[in-house]
Amino acid sequence: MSSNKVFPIHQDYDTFTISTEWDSRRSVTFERTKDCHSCPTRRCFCITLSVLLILGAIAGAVSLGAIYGIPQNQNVYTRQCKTSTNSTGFLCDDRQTCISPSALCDRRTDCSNGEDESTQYCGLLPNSLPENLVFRCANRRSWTYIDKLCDKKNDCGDCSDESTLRCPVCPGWRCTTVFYADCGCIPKTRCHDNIQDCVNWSDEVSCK
Ligand SMILES: [Ca+2]
Ligand SMILES: [Ca+2]
Repeated sequence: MSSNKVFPIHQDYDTFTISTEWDSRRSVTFERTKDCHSCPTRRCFCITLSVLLILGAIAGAVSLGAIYGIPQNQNVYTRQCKTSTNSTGFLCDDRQTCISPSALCDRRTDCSNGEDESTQYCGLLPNSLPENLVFRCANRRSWTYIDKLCDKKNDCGDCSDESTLRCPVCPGWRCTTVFYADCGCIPKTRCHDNIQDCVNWSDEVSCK
């Protein structure tokens, strides 16, 4: 009874031969698919390709972060200045004009070269602004300029820019207010006006 024998040649490589007893001259050679573990050259190619893919993924993530997530702090230090009210401002190209943060990207040209309205700073708000001029609200979906802190206006919508801790001084009357927009401090002009502003009516009873 005849049988087939298999004589692998170079098992680490990609071919092997099958021959028969009745006719050893007849043989069939098969090709075997090489993989990353069978061929040093192919393995090197696979490793190189993997490294390139990883580097490409890292480069892509860094690019996306720079564009969409990471604040671009360009000129944070070279643009620092003090306004006429001794507050932190934005220094124009002329190196003399110092504008308030909220004058950036307000669609009015305040710097002579118009850099306060340029795409560099207004292209992707608020990340494109110098980070030191931006206040991130508690709800994280909102932001405002730092010169909007403690100005008795609820710019964040959640009063985090007007919180008692941040703004301990109330020039009016401090109470838990009826209108959320008042953020716990109402102007004295609204005391004793026969309109309730405080939950406990203190604006109409004990406001001094
Ligand atoms: Ca402006
Ligand atoms: Ca405010």
